[in-house]
Amino acid sequence: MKSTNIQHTKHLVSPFDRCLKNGHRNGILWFTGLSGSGKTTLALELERILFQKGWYTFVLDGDNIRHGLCADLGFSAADRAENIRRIGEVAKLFADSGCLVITAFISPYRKDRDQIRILAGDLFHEVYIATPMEICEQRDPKGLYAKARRGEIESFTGISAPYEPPITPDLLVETSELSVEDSLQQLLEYVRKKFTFT
Ligand code: PPS
Ligand code: MG
Repeated sequence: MKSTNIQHTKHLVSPFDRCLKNGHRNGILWFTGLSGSGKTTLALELERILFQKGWYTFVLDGDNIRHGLCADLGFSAADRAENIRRIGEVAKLFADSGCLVITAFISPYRKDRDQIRILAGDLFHEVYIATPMEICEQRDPKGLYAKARRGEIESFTGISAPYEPPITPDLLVETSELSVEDSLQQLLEYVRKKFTFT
């Protein structure tokens, strides 16, 4: 139940002041895509490159967050919605602190992603890491598709649970057509356009 008798405390330092200090704009690059599509690989490489350039950036990744903040959640539609809601709140806080946050969650439901867009407004950038299911299944880096096919994982995205692709993503990265390096170039170009002061 939502608490009553609470107010909003206004910071004396604005997000914009923090951005000026950092030398770049803040925001959330919200990666969405199937398991094995390349979300984590690209998020971590992008974070490393931007960090080396002196940017304030941080990755929130499904496999990590589900060990702590969301350790109580499974993979039902309701649990995924709550997972994405919590990450959205955390990502928004990071963004308000001046960070360029990169999130790597399957986030399979359009309505859950749309809620983050409502929460974060212009800070939210939807990045579709678009890789056909057959390619993800061939890659199967964690052996999860094989397990799901054997019926050892229930509600596995793409096999026994849905994935609703973005209709108009802010950026489309087709990892089956591009090398990791070329995908990163595409992401870096987007970051340069949207997050640098010119
Ligand atoms: S979600 O749908 O956004 O809430 O999922 P997310 O928090 O990103 O967690 C996905 C990672 O959990 C592992 N995993 C599963 N994925 C999909 N379906 C099922 N049932 C499942 N069970 C475990 C898997 O390693 C996912 O990581 P990625 O990096 O996407 O492969
Ligand atoms: Mg991953």
